[in-house]
Amino acid sequence: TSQKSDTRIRMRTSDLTGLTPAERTQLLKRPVLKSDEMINKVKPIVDDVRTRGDAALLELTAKFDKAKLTSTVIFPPFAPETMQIDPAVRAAIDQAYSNIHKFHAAQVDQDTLVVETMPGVVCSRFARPIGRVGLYIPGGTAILPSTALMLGIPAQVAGCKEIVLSTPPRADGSISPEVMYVAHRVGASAILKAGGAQAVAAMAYGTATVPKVDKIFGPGNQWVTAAKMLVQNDTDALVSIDMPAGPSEVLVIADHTANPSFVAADLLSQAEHGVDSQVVLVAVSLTLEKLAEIEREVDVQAHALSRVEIVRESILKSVIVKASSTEEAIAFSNDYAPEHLILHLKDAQEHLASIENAGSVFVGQYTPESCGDYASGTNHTLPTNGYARQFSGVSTSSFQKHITSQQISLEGLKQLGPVVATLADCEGLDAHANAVRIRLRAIQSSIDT
Ligand code: HSO
Ligand code: ZN
Repeated sequence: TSQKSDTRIRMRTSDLTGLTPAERTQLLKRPVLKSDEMINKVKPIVDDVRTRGDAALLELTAKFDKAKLTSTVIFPPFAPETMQIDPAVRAAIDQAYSNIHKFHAAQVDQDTLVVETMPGVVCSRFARPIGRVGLYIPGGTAILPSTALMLGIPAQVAGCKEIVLSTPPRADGSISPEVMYVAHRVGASAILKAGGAQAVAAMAYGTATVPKVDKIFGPGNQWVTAAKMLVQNDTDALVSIDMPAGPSEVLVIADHTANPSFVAADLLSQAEHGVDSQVVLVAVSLTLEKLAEIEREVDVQAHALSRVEIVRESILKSVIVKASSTEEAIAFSNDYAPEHLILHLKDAQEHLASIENAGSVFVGQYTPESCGDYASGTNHTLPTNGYARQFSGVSTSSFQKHITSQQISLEGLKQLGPVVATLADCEGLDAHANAVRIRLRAIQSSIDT
């Protein structure tokens, strides 16, 4: 690797001025996700867990995670020795917990909306927690207690009765103590020691030991994503998912006021997530010297990272887009619809009003994405792949659903009934019309007598 590490780590450059529409479309594209192919691969795994339950789960965990377990689920109270962590890490988790809790508790929808649409016709809407939720916490190259916080806290504040946290075990069968500690803090009702498609299947269908859930949340690799899509489409599972997932992304807009080393650091913090991470820098009328400085910083900082080889690959696929004005830069970003948008701009907050599509926005030079990833309070489970056009990130409302209700008085029905009967006649649905008319006649005859 020494020879490889010597080569410069740099991004491609493209200029918005003079791009053909086809070239612009190409720039906005994400790598194609092979979802059909993946669905075919995960189907046998999902079917196996659905039909053979725990036995299949144990075998698959031995095969994929190299962990030989005798049982896959643990229930609280969790043994203190399983969550022994460094006091500094514990304090950091506690501070993150507090901030994320504050922001998500403020989102709990407790009010009943009541509207009298016509005299005597009262419609209302109120929220209830989703009863049982499954939170997938990826394992693999990094342990992610932060994801456990981001999913566990909104579930907790929404009032979900069962919170199943699923994460692949380490080869010795244990779960990282940091994740265990977070599971304890968010009030997890069970921990499923399993990962991949098999974990998703177990939570979707339930097994003799794994509780079945109503909605599955969380990021994951292609296997996890495909399994979530598969079970969501199975009416036997009767389960929903948070959102479609793809590789993580950041788009940074920088003007002449931007600090090159900050910009480079922000690009790299996203690039280190994985080789398929998407990193875009939109440079607003930057001088060649300033651009060169950012590129130099990317290269120098990248070489000092422990994940330099991952960064090398993701940066290679990343791009610097030159824009001639802030407006042009923001228009490009709105079309790209990034998961994360960082504004290294003069008077950055004034541009928020023109942001149309983004998962989460980081405003100004002292707001690194890392803060939102871990501890400021916002959620880091966000729409990728351009889905920020129509999806919101995970929030407390992702763990609630709304029920509507109505109550109509006798006077109200006298007004509304004829309207409904006419529409029912129009649709040829006699029984519908009848349900109204039978009452209107009863009202009439009670007046007559
Ligand atoms: N940027 C990631 C979240 C994360 N970062 C977790 C660090 N840990 C996905 O948006
Ligand atoms: Zn991150």
